[in-house]
Amino acid sequence: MLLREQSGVAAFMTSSASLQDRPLLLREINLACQEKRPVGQVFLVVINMADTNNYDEIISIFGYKLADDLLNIRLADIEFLSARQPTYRVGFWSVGLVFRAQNTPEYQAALEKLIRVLAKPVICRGIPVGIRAGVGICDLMKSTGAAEDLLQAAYLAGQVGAKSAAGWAECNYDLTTGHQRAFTLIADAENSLATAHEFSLRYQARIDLKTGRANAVETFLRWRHPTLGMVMPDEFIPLIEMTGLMRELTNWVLANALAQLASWHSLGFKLRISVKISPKNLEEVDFVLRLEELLKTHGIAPSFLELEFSERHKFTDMELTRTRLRELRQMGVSVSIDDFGTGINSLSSLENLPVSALKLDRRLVHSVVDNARQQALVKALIHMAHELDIYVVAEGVENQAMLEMLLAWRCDFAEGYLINRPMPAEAFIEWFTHRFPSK
Ligand code: G
Ligand code: MN
Repeated sequence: MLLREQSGVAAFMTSSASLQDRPLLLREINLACQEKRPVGQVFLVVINMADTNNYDEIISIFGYKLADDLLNIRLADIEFLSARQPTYRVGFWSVGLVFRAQNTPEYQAALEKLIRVLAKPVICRGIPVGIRAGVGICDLMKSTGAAEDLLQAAYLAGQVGAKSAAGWAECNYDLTTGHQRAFTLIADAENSLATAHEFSLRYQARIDLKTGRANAVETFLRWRHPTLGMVMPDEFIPLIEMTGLMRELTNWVLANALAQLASWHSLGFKLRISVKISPKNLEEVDFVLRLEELLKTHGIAPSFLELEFSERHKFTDMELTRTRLRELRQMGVSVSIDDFGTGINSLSSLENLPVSALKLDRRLVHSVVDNARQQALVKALIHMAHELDIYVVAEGVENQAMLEMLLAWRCDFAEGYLINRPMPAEAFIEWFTHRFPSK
């Protein structure tokens, strides 16, 4: 009964190869952009019926059948639009259309009605189900981009709309730029890794607070992109994690860091090295084997290597992660939790993961200077770690006051601008020999 044979909605529902709808919408967008309308307005409207999380929840609680019914009801709700102009499917639970209005009040009335309709819970088989829809709008009279980019921008605006109180958002061109930038980085990563010297490593000293000497370095990755310039890992790592390239990138970092360390060892600088890996790497079946090979190739004993992974990342397979960390520890490699104290699972990760060290996040370290509660917290964290036989590295130490406190609380190691800035290998060893003349 929900499928009305003659309506645009029915056509939408019965279109099995739904993605075929998108080229038709793109064609309409192109045509609309070419229109030179003296009066009236033309908008691209994308309606995300529910965001992906919301959709997943619905499926897991109610099942596919009810989810289909929900979608049918929603499509019937927006029939006042689809009866007027064809509605196309642009994503799994998203539709798009080109909306023409004679004037602003007409457009506003339609938008208000749409938002009102989408805000209602759907009553499906007697159960009211809340689904969070979001509408994205792109004014085609103002836009100049390619149809695909405009559609993408409107889709992203729909995601923003779902999170906003209004329920809709106008397409923000920065969003397109941000998306474009992300896309460029993802698209170029493979080539950059394979060819140019766009990726490079920086090294920062880690001071042993008992002796005041630097016995280790932390490795930082940088990417100098040919058109975008210097890009920091905070931006590109999450993007690369979305691709299959994290394996290659970590390989590159480990191989280069270990080669550098081997060269320092041969010069008599017996430093340890700490390298960041992605928790995704721990899910690779051959990660430990490859690491063993690399250590062998460069003649580095495993005890000289520490692998860091960030606390911010959610592990998809806790059991596998634990097994992998145990294998690494058995090999003699140290494992540390980076950015410790920023996530909400700090304590459970300490309890559940066999780590050798935790690295206090620099925000936590910065907060100790004038905040007594934070001081109590950091002091207790250090004490707790020691009780668990875990050593503590403070990151982001920028002044003497911070250092003094950490010393008083028996923190084991410190890194930060107070000691040195991350620098290229040659500059690092020059700084090192100057600062610690006797090696
Ligand atoms: O948390 P994570 O290890 O990912 O942070 C590393 C970043 O912090 C690097 O980009 C590094 O350059 C920077 N960094 C290193 N030491 C300091 C410091 O003392 N202060 C600040 N603000 N940043 C630092
Ligand atoms: Mn860190």
